[in-house]
Amino acid sequence: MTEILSMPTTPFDGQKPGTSGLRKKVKVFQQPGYAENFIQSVFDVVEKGEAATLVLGGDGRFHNRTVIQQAIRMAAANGYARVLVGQGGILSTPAASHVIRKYKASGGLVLSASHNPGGPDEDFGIKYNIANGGPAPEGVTGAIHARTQEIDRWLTIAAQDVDLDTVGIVEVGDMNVQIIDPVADYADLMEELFDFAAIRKVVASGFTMRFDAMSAVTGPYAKEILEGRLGFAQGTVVNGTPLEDFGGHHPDPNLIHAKELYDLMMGEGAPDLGAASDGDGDRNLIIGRGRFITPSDSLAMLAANIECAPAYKGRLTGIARSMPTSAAADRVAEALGVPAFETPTGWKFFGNLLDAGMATICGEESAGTGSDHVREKDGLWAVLLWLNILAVRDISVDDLAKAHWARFGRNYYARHDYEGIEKEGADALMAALMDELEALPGQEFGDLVVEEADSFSYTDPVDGSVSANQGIRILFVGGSRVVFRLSGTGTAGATLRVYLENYVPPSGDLDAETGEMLKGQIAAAEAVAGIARFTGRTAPDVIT
Ligand code: VG1
Ligand code: CO
Repeated sequence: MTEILSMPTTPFDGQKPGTSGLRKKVKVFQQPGYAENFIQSVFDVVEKGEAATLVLGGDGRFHNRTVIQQAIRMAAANGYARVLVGQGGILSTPAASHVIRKYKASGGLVLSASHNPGGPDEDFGIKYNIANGGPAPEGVTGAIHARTQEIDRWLTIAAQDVDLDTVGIVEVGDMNVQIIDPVADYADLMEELFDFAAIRKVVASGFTMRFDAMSAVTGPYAKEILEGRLGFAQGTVVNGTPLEDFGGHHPDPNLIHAKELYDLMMGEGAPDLGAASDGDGDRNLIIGRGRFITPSDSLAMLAANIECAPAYKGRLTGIARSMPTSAAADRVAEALGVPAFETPTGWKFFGNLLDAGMATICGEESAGTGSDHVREKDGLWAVLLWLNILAVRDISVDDLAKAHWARFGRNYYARHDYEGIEKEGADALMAALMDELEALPGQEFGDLVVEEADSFSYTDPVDGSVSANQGIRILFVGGSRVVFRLSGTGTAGATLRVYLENYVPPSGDLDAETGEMLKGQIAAAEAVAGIARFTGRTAPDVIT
């Protein structure tokens, strides 16, 4: 038996997992004992069972390899029988979810701060996923946080670093470490889900695309699947090598950080499809030639056409969306006669619905879409489903969008982010909104009349757990809406998110400018919340 070393420690403040794991500056994670305390707290509270397997991988950002080596030694000391690690320490978030499920692991540590920038002065993160492959639910993250506040030791063994770059099996203490190809299992799964033959056919007859991997984790996945298995030309995948600092950019697939792709798609000679993914590969951006598809619309359009993909034929049971996501998907659910679910922000809230077979496809306005094939949102999956639909229907993105709106109407939508504002101001703004709620119904803001206003609370239909205070909703007569939330993924100050939505029925103007269509909602948001007064800002930092 290898000797287990018990290292005395004291708690760090603030090791509270947010919307998607614990995210802090790299400098915070580099403090001696910081990552170890958190990982030990995970190991102390999660269910492992006998001869447990742990999956380990991350988005390749700066500090990834260091924490992987720490975690391997700690897993050995904590009684895991086996650890599966992606080669080079790499596993995209959806690939990690798949590996957990496929190899029946008890869970996994996903090292990522997603779309946040990387590098010595930027962000790092650790998230624990449970045996179903999904992010730990609130009951588990709450227990982990409680444990971090009383932890007094962490366990490790004395062992050399593992060579992460060579696929194979090594022993660390009494534990088996398998370095696995991070791409193969995932690429095989995608081939099972989608009509690759149909996609190959349109590619062969001239369909073109550009995929911007943003120097983040999806490069190797996209190259294998798009250029390797589907026959797209070499060079279709750009920024395809994962870099520790993402080339100094935000690996955030939106119109600001993927501007080059956007400009290409709006210009002369654009390919048929433009797509991008984020740091850890769970988000997606979809742009057709001359047509950006909002993530909320993408969810609705994918759900409406999911029958085109072989693995989903005849098995759509329900559609789930996070509360701030537009109601476009609800209209599709209604038309298809399946239930629509509205959950709090964060993928962990979809897990129970997917496990119970109540929902097949889920999505968030923040560029996340996914299905019951894994328990995470999945960037490349969304891109492949789009490709599958376009190939089978032989239609352009723009024509598909227009036909969709002509049938269901259009939910004009935008999110305004006020980043790095003072926490006091942000909290005061939300508190003032709470106080106002009861008096809002009936009040008029320009042409808008408040129908209902509340603080969103969710009761999970599967386990009955309640999650309160998940954002403030102000619903106007006619289906338009303003939502206010504070971000749970930031690492500096507070970020206020204001979500704006205006529904136009099929008889209305379906091809107007989004900013124009949301003027009334933007003015109402300022009037109701006093954004300038509480934050000192007169305009958002980022509009997506
Ligand atoms: C944001 C998004 C949310 C998403 C989360 C994690 O959270 O709004 O929809 O699930 O990021 O995505 P917040 O609390 O900052 O609004 V990722 O791609 O960072 O794993
Ligand atoms: Co992400």
